[in-house]
Amino acid sequence: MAFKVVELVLGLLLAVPVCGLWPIPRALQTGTTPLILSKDFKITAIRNPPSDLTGAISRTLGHISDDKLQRLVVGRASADEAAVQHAKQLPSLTLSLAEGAEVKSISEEAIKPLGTRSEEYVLHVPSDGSPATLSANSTLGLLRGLTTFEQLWYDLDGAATYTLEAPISITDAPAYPYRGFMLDTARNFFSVSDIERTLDAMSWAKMNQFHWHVVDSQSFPLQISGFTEVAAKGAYSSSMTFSPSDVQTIVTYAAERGIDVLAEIDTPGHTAIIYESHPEHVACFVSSPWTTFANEPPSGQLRFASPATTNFTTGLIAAAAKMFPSSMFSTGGDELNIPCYDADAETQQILNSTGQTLEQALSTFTQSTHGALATLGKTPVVWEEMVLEHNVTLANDTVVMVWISSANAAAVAEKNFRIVHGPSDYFYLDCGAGEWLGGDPLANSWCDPFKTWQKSYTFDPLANITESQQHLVMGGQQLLWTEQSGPENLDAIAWPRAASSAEVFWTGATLPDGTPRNVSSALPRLHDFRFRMVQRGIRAIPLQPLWCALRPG
Ligand code: CP6
Repeated sequence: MAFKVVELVLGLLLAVPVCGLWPIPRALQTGTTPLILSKDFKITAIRNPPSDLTGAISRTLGHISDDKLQRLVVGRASADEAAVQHAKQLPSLTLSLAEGAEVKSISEEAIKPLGTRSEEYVLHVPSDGSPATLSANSTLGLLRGLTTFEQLWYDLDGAATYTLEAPISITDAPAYPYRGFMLDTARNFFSVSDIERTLDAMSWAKMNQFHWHVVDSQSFPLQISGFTEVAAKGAYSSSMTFSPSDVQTIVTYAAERGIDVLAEIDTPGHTAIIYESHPEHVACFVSSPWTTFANEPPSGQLRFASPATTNFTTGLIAAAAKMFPSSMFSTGGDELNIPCYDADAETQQILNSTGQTLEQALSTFTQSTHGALATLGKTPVVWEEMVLEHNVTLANDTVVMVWISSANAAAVAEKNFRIVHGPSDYFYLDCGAGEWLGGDPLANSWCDPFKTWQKSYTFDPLANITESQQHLVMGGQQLLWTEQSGPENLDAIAWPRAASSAEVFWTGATLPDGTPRNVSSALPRLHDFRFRMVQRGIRAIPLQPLWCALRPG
């Protein structure tokens, strides 16, 4: 009987979610007292705030005043109006850092090694009109708390900015240190402002890793100092490039928003375009039929058994890695095509004369590029095939990205490598292949089935991982390969779906009320988050007809 009553009350609460937080905090307590923001509401920073914290505070104030988010549901606005008429006013939010914490900028905190960034915060919004407080161990934690704070407020036709849930008490920290989004800027080009817009959206969902798959076989848009011929010959056009100053702009923009940029120069596969500037380093360029030599046209891969090619690639990767402040850098390693090397006379001749196997040569090549990263103090990141298919010798701290299947995480964990989940069966946002490949025009296995936000949301980061291996799971990301995407559909194909995993990896398995994360209680919150995204300039797609928000239940 008591259970029935509890269930009924819970059911009512769930049917009328007031709090549109995304991702939902780990620990959250709310009350039932209406509270409005004072007209001269202020945010008080810490003493001597770094400029990026000041910037974050202005953005939060901007969002609070510009988000015209109404609690939908017919008739609610007038009910809310009555509720807030005599409400207490919140005069301010006071930020503070834990005693003894060293004051560093958000940007410095954001690029620290995985697992060493402090993102936790504590936020209190009292109901009696006394100031709200936000405290953290770092400016990065303060940024995360501001991001939560700005999601608490609804708008009454510009007349009041309010919550109905004071007092609010939040203690929050991410369940996993890596919460990412991958963008491919090689199949189709994206401008600096497209990327900045994407970084904005990421930061609102507390995502902290932008995996930039910057180059591939079809184009090489990255201008690398000392290797400028590669982009000069390999970009789609001179305007479709990222100059060192563009990279600096993106890296700075990201870091100010708590995001680390993990750049990838995919090697030794996915490199056909390097032929245009360095034909001597590329085997089987546009060999026929391409289906034998690559997963996508044009075929062509680095001739990694060659010492000259190894030197060239090591120099290229070192120079590229220097453009990014991250402590990680990805050398790729996916979809290596072996028949290409079987058919390449030069590779066969080198293997014969040195007595190496192709696999040994791949290890030598990888140790050279990864050695250069180690010299720069950076940790290498690779795709799963390096470990699971080619048995490449890698440093213990290498981070391995799982993409082929969620089931493969278990085998990577078995080898004791750190894991970033990005499995195609849960997290691929695109419909990459299809008819452009010249195969069956009706086949489109890449996005069949389409990965709904609900599908991504049900991902379990610890599935098939033993308890003693759990520390290897760094988190994960959703990915946008762009064979059939461009700036035109970037927002629509990515958002709000890519925010789905942001909650998987921030909140973890359990909601603050102790129940398991679930799609039905997520929907109204993600719905609110999507409305906020749209109001802040992201053309995110609707999750459902507006009717559902107006007439719930
Ligand atoms: N490009 C690169 C791709 C893909 C990968 N790497 C890819 C493979 C299969 C699917 C989608 C994308 N287009 N460089 C795999 C990591 Cl289904």
